[in-house]
Amino acid sequence: MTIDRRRLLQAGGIAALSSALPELVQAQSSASPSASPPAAADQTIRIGTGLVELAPDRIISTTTYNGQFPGPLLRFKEGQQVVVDIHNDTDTPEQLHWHGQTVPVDVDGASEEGTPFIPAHGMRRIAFTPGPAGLRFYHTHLTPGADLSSGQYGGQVGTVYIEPKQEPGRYDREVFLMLKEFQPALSRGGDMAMNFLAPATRVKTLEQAGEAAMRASLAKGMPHGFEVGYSLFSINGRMLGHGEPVRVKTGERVLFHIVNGSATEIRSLALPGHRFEVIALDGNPVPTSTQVPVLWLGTAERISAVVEMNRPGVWVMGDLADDDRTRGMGIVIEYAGQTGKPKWTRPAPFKWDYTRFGKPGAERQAPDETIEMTFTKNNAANHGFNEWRINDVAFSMDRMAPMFHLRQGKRYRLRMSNASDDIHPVHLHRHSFELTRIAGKATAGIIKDVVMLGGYQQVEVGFVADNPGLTLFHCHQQLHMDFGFMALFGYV
Ligand SMILES: [Cu+2]
Repeated sequence: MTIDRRRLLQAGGIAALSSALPELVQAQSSASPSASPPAAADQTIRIGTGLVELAPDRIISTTTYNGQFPGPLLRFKEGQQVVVDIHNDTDTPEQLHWHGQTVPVDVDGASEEGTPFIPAHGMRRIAFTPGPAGLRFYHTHLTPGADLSSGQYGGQVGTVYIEPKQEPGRYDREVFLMLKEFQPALSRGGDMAMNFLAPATRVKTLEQAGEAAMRASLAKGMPHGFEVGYSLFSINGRMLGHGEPVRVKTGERVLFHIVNGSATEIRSLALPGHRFEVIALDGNPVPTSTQVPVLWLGTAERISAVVEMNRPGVWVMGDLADDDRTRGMGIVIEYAGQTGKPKWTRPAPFKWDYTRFGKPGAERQAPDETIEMTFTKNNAANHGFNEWRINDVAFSMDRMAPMFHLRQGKRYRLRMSNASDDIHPVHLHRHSFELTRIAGKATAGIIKDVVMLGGYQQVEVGFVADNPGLTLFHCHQQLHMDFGFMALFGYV
């Protein structure tokens, strides 16, 4: 989705979206224009079945927001309350989660925390104050388990951009990109890239424990647990070569807002001959904006990065994985006056290190309490699916007592230890956290709501308990989350 910055400023936020959102704008203008209090919501979202044309011969039927994929781009203003009507035209109760926002429990969109469901063929009206500013997103928050036609395997994902009170605006244009796969299928064993994280430091004891558990399971004759793979890949709902190219001019600074809307996959992105100046991670400005040749995004991570267009041509911006890119995970970048077949060249190997965007040499604030969390995999233990445990407990909706207790206003450190070889993009609801240590390396100043924890590695994050109510913590890899990798924080 491309929005011309100048046009947006001239037309004003909502009006500029009218081409993308004809139904919504129509609905608003037909509802009592000057009545007060206003009867119409600021935004209306309809959950229902729709067709997504990934390519002319690849049209899929899935659950969408407002009949489109991705869902409409919602632009909010930091601190300015919005009313949102969410209609559910499906036969299944739904949850709409405002990922990355510090909202109350009844709005957040997670039944585990107590958010009411949007009833089947019913609706909910919610009101909340958007924040913090920056790139957020919204998505369904069901636990589909083995049902790959449900939840975030479908098309219920959309971008939120919360305009800050002051926008530095060192760019000419912004382009929103939603990365998403379709047509999932179960497989035994995956082919996910695993060795791109830096530092690569592993914790020996975690590795020994994880490897021993895996060996014992296989020795008992267990197969490897199920993974999910996909056959169709898209950016902004179009397979590579089948959408409008991003049209640019030489010398332009284009700000890409990228959302990994995948249910399960980690994605990479490169644009041959160009560099990404990363200015924000998960929507929050980074202390050290740095140029990198490749971006990596765990499930639900977001990156905002400026690319200076200084290499005229027609290029493929796409995933490093050849299989995924050739099946759609890419978008064409076309310079004015340039023609020809889009070119792709593989970038030199590059490691993704969060700490390069951090504050060098910064003091870390001491926590009031450190919470230890260890993540373990019980191979193929739940009907062939891997069961995941936090401190030896697999989450169950039958037993929803909070595992961790917080005191309002206190500062916490989460020390997370991964006793499995999988990468876990772990997510904390309704709070942002600061990265304080990545695989043994101290850092500060990077504020996120998802962080990738590498195989047999340790990551530490800090946060302040400043948003009372049940708070969900989980791995954002859908299979991990659905099969145990969740826990609740309770406030006392
Ligand atoms: Cu996980």
